[in-house]
Amino acid sequence: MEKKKVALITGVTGQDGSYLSEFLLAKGYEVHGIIRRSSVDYRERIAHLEGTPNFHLHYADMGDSMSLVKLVGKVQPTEIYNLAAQSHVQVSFDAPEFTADVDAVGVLRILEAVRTNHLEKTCKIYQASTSELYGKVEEVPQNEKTPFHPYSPYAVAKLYGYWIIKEYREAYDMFCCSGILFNHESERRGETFVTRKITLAAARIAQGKQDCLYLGNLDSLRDWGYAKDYVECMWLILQHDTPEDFVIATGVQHTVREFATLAFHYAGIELRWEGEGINEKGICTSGPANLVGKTLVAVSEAFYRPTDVVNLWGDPTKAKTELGWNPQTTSFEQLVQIMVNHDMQKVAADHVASVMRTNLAEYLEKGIVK
Ligand code: NAP
Ligand code: G4F
Repeated sequence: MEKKKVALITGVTGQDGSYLSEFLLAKGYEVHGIIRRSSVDYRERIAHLEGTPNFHLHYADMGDSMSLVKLVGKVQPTEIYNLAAQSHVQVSFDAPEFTADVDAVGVLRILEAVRTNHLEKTCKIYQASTSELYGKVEEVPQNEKTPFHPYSPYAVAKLYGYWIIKEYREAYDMFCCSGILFNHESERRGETFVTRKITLAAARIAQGKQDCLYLGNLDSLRDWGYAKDYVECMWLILQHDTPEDFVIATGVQHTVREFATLAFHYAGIELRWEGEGINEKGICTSGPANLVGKTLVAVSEAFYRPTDVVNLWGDPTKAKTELGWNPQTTSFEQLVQIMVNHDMQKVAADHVASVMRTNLAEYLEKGIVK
């Protein structure tokens, strides 16, 4: 009889954690996820999974070794997906120590929790590594052999995670691997990452709920894929015969400006770009009549970073040939469209809900409903 597959996911409430949970549940896994205490218990991305028989949530924290040791002992996972992180690059400049504790030492805590429970020969570990390791890039496109040059406190912390995974693989013969993932986005992406910030703003501007979108570096280049496609690759990395690190990317690059142009297009607005640097503006050339001629996108220094990674472009050849993964499942155009369609509906639904709340308040005040 095949051994029961038990996955433990740190970062289960995040974008990737939610898609990975769905993916592993569909494959028949028992899925355990780590949640942490916050003042608002609102787990939007996994709310639909709560109550599913094979889906279990546990309180623990990447900063609390004891909680991780106890949980790994209790769950006895056959696979751990370490996705938990302070994942926002700009925030890492404001909270560098917290970022290091969770994103660097947190990885060590997971590895030691596995060793403490004597599971190093039965539990495989996936580490969510990142293209930010290439940072101030030394070659394009980037592959598994490209030198690293981290360029933010986040990337420096993640570099420790990458090396400690490699060290435990070699020192203790553990099956632990890093997926060096390039940016992947979705309708579940956090709202302060540039893609989601753009798709939500395009939807709000198209529906008269926002006047202008302020962005930072419009020239920055990213290799953007769809998160739903990328979680399959995390799983494939752990099903490979040998523990190895893989670059996961689409192999296609676009600027932030191109993403914004396309997002507004799908929201029914065409933009023309004028000016340079801090003075650059996206002006509406067609769309709702009241918007034509207006500046809908402007640049704000508030979104510039002390050091910015500006040329990420991944080479997914190894993942394609050795894992059989298809990096082109969802195209850039499809990704932007999925996100804009979702946010157009979200903004419309939020508007209806807000009107209903206002009406209800008025009816209660007038005694029409009690
Ligand atoms: P995300 O949406 O920001 O999710 C991060 C997750 O980490 C959340 O579940 C968060 O929990 C959890 N977390 C943060 N601090 C924690 C702590 N101290 N203890 C326990 N959990 C903690 O990130 P994502 O986009 O899904 O990315 C997943 C992983 O891949 C991250 O490690 C990220 O650095 C890495 N990565 C992402 C990309 C990308 O483009 N998305 C690319 C390369 C690498 P709360 O909900 O409680 O905050
Ligand atoms: O969307 P971003 O914040 O993502 P970033 O910094 O690339 O990090 C994401 O991808 C990494 C993989 O490479 C992950 F490891 C990490 O966890 C995270 O998921 O910014 C993308 C680019 C940057 O160059 C930034 O300077 O967009 C530029 N940008 C321009 N205006 C902006 C903005 N970024 C944000 N967040 N907000 C802006 O207004």
